[in-house]
Amino acid sequence: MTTDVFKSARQTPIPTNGGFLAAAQIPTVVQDALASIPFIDIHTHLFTPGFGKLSLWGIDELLTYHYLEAEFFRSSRMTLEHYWTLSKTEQADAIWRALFIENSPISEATRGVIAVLHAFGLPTDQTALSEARNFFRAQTLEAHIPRVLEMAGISTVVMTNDPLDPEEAPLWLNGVQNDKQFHAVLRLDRILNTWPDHWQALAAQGYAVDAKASGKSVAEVRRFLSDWAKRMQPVYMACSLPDTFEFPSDTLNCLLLREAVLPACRESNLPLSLMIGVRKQVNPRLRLAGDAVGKANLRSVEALCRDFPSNRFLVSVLSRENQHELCVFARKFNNLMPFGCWWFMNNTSIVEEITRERLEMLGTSFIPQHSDARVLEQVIYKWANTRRTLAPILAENYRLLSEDGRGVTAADIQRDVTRLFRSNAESWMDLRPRS
Ligand code: FIX
Ligand code: ZN
Repeated sequence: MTTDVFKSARQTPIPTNGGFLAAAQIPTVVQDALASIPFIDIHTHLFTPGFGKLSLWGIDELLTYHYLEAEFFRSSRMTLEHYWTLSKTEQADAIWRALFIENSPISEATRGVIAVLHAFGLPTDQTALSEARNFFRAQTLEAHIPRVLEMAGISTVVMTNDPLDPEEAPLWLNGVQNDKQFHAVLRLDRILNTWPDHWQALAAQGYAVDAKASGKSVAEVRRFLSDWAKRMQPVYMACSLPDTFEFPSDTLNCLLLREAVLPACRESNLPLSLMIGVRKQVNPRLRLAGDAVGKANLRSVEALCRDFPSNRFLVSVLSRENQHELCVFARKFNNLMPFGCWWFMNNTSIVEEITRERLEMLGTSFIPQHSDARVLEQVIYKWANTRRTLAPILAENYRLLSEDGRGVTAADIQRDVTRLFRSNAESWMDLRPRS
């Protein structure tokens, strides 16, 4: 299954009779469980080949990932304005030179590119990218996707699909082919966060809505959501929300959430994913890399979970300062599922902190991570990092459990890792292959 990072650590034979593990055996059993269980990646920006150029892959896309663009401008004298005039290949060359040749690629995102090149047996220290480009050029996406998912140790990918995206929406309206490993999500940012800029797109699809969302607008948004739920067969509906998000409040966002989105989720029996705490475009000159983070008031989550008990909320928060609160609210509301270490949280030191407190406060009743991959091969390093980071944390929890007086078996560990990375998601969303 995944690259054999851990197999060499096997020392003492593991009891096969379901016997309790000795403390020294626990780390290997945890590593093997993490390595052998295929994970479900519940949030990505990946697409199947049917979405054409929306599906990003290969070395130039890996290098021009917005995480690396943000780092590039800290290590290059190139102006942003000049950078945006370059071709994708020229941009990738500039980023490779500045972050991988002229400096050591020790950041999480640069190390990721190195790990991907290494996983394919490609050189990681050459000035030119020709060998890597030739390699990726020789791949066919149809064969490359399952191979990459296998290398990453994931069986299932959940996409992010925007029914108002001018490039993506027509593909769905013309009927895009399903893929058994990819599932859709109905993403609602344009409706909930930027209605004034996007209500016309709904009107253009034949829904009687207006700028103030007055009259039939709310009912028409509900009809829009139910039509797209039938078309996309999403596994959940989702929206990222700013750090200033307040619920309840007298805003259009809250009106649409309360009167259209939450009822539509109940009607289609879909969870709603809320990703809270982004400060959009604090530096628009950086484009996709221009977003930042802010501490949110999570009492909005408290109100939503309390006031809408028959809705289920998948929640990820962007601010480090909000992580503990989210854990506490999850102890209060079982219609709340914390998931992932989102975006600026997806760094080993912070993933360790968040995962430790979640295990201590929630046991295995949360979803530890998602990749948020925008480029296909990113799943290889993002999931290798997750397995590498979580192994010692899980092993330590089992060591403490056996020290406290309860023996641990290999089957316990297999069950728990399966719950964290598969069955929690499977119990919250319908991940059966779409026909
Ligand atoms: O809102 C989101 O889904 C975010 O993950 C993205 O907007 C963000 O750009 C990203 O790629 C984070 O990793
Ligand atoms: Zn995302």
